[in-house]
Amino acid sequence: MAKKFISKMIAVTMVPLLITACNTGSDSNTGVTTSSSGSVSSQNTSSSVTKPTQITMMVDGTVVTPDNGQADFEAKWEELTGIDLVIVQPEHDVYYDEVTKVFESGELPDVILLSSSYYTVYAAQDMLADISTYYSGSELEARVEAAGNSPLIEGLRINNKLFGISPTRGNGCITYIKKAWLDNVGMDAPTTFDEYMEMLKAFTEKDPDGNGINGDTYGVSAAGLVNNEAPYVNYLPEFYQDAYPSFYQKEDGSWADGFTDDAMKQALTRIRDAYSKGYIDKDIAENGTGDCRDKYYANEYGVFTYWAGTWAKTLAGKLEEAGVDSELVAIPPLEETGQYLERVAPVWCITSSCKNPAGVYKYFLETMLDAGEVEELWTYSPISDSYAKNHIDHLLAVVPLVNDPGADSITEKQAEALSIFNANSRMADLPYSTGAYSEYNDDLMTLKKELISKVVIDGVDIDTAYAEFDAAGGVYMSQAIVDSLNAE
Ligand SMILES: [Ca+2]
Repeated sequence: MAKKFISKMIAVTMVPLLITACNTGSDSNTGVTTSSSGSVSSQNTSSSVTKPTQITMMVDGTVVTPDNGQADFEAKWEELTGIDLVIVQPEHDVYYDEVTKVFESGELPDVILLSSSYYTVYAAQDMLADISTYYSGSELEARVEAAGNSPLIEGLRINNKLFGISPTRGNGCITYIKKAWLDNVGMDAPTTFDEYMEMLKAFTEKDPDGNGINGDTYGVSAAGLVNNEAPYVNYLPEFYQDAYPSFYQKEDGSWADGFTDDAMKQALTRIRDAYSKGYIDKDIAENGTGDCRDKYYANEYGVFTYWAGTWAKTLAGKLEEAGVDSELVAIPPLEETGQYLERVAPVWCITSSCKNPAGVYKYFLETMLDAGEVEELWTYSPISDSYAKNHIDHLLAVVPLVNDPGADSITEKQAEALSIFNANSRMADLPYSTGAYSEYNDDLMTLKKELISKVVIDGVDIDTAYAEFDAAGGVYMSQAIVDSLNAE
């Protein structure tokens, strides 16, 4: 059975995508050269670090894209650092497909942004540089400590080794409800699942958007029935409640796969019920996050569980642009949900292919959190006059900007979503990596998503769907991973 899954991995074609060039220059000059602008501090202790002449980075759509000022970002970054930056930025929704191809090809960029699950897998496969010694005693470590945020970096250590830096805390998703929709159906924000369902019913059957037509709207949408990455359930916390479709540690310390727990079957029953009644976007299984946002701005639905922090401002701004009432109510978790989940933030990693990891650490990772000009460039879109977010959310930065020019660009009401989230969330665990995990988990997640879709969209009987999951190797792979985790 296992062979079938391995063959798929080998079949992935090699993609000659990247000419890796962690170019350290042809001279052996060990001094650190200062860029023409002199903006990057180079007079510090690391005089033995050679400055790279070029850095290749691979990143998802969380850095400004070509349509949103990427060229300006690149030019400004190069001006500030005096280093040639090569940006590899696949389409956001297929980013991890491309990441997988690049790691299989072995032709790696110098630095890459990885979500927590990929971070642990590639660290375990020795494909990321251990930056522990660079971080230790560095200016960055001092700045992180001064900000009181050391635990956010220390939490990324795997067996005491550090393989990357997260520039922000993980953040998570909170449920936003259009205030005008609640008003139009005469309801308050829900606090229990029953009230939540009543609200979805009203948003689907009445006229919450006030266009005079009953029933031409629906309650809620999300990017998929289950998220692709940990913590998986964060786009639909009201439905999942205590269910978790992946691996977790029980109170006695042993590992289990929540996907086979009874709680998961109950969650599937809730989602299927709401879907069959039309309360959920009928295309939910195919949605990317961009699709959900566009439909929200188009006023198709009223409830959107999405990121806290600066996103509260961004969503309201886009609704306003679209001529839709932009007041959003961010709600605490429902009684049955209890807590929202904070994810482990994506991690910037230096790859094992990089020829000058010390230089890339110093000039790429460390400058990203310089609390000054370079960090500001990562924080705000270089072409926006309203402090639109770039890669780093200023409300979540591990090292805050000394002078934040956009500090007042978010209203108190919008910033409140983050306070509610922070007061009602807990950190998701850093995913583990074992041999069995890296061998099977991608295929296992594919089977899990198929099962969820069959049950919710096609209305297949839950026990039948689980029997098919077993027949396709799901139980075998799940158990192999649980066994490997318990053997650690
Ligand atoms: Ca309507």
